[in-house]
Amino acid sequence: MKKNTMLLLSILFSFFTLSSVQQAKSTDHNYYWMKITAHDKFERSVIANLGVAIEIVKDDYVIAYGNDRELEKLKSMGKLVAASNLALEPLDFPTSDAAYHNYTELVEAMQTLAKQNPDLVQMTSIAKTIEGHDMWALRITSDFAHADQKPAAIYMGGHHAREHLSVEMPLMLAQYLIAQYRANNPRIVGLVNSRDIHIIPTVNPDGMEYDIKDTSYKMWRKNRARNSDGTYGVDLNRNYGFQWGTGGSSTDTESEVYMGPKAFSEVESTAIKNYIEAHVNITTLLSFHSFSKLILYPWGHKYDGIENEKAKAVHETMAKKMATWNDYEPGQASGLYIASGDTTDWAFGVHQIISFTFELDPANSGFGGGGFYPGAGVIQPVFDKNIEPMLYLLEYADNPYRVLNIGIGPIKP
Ligand code: 0X9
Ligand code: ZN
Repeated sequence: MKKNTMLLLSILFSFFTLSSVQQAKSTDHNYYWMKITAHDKFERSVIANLGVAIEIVKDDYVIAYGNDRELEKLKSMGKLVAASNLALEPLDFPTSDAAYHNYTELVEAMQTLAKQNPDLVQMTSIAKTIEGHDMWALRITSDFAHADQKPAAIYMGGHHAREHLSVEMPLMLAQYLIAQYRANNPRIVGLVNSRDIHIIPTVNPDGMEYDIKDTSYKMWRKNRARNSDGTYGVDLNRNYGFQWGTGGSSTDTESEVYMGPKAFSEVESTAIKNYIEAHVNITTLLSFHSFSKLILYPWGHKYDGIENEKAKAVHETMAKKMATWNDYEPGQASGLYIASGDTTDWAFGVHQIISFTFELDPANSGFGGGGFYPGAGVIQPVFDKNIEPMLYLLEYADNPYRVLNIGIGPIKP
């Protein structure tokens, strides 16, 4: 995909005060980047409850993206420091982001891997989206006949349309595993022989395509569901059916964090639900998002930690260990702000799967959306720092409770 990231970044990095906010020209509704006063997780959750998507968390403020109604509300609460809704004009696109895969390129890359390695890779469509895209899953193992009996891990990306780097990571994991297996890397041969590996690079193909349609990034987050009032999109990371709709999501269809009309109302989240239910051997899960350089674990819908002490300790121990490799900040998801209906709360809450969200690089983007479009140069280094955490989750999939060094405990609590 080709975009002029540099020009885009320079536009987005410009800081506009309230008085200089201009009308967005390219959308039906106005969306704004907002700098909002907030000093702790409680104040941040109040903001999340208004329906904006919080993207950057600092000690005394957050940067969030949301609509005009949310902006007015924040203004009236005296919390809005600044806002910008610069429209992204069509740009002249060089090849700076060409290394990112659009949907067609992603499917081709997955097909190539599957076709060239039928003994190791199976590619399956797990659903068709509203716009007719297949949601593709790769299953990697050297022994499909007995895969159901092997420990399994699942890796996902692309829940949020604009988080393109999160799609590259699972795809590259698949390519890495096959390349290293063929190169006789003993560690990877061991893992591919002994594990059942599930990789779904994009959970939101419609949104991913919409974000890069035409000539400028759309900064789109949700899927492309047709809501009953004619608006578009449900936040897939607010649509999972565990404590759905209990905070940090919105009933406003135009909100960035619209929860949908009911839990699992969406084809995409339902496909993940069905897939995970069909693979009961999955014990570890990693959902890639961007950005902020964080390792997050349940709960996200409430401030309390996981009640089962061992399960909590496994998440904490694994998050800390993974942070030694990628240098991300580990912590409970609600430490940022409350959000309900996300993948990891459901996977752990319903299936006791040890579950993590990674918010990839960059750590920060200033004021604007540059963090979603960090350029092609980051893809390989971000993969390199995250491969060890990915393999670690695979290695411990036989029993994640092994990390506690308390003898062989329960695989699930
Ligand atoms: O808000 C989200 O869905 C995730 N962040 S993102 O910027 N990629 O949209 C984080 C979800 C983490 N969960 C909670 N904070 N509860
Ligand atoms: Zn996200």
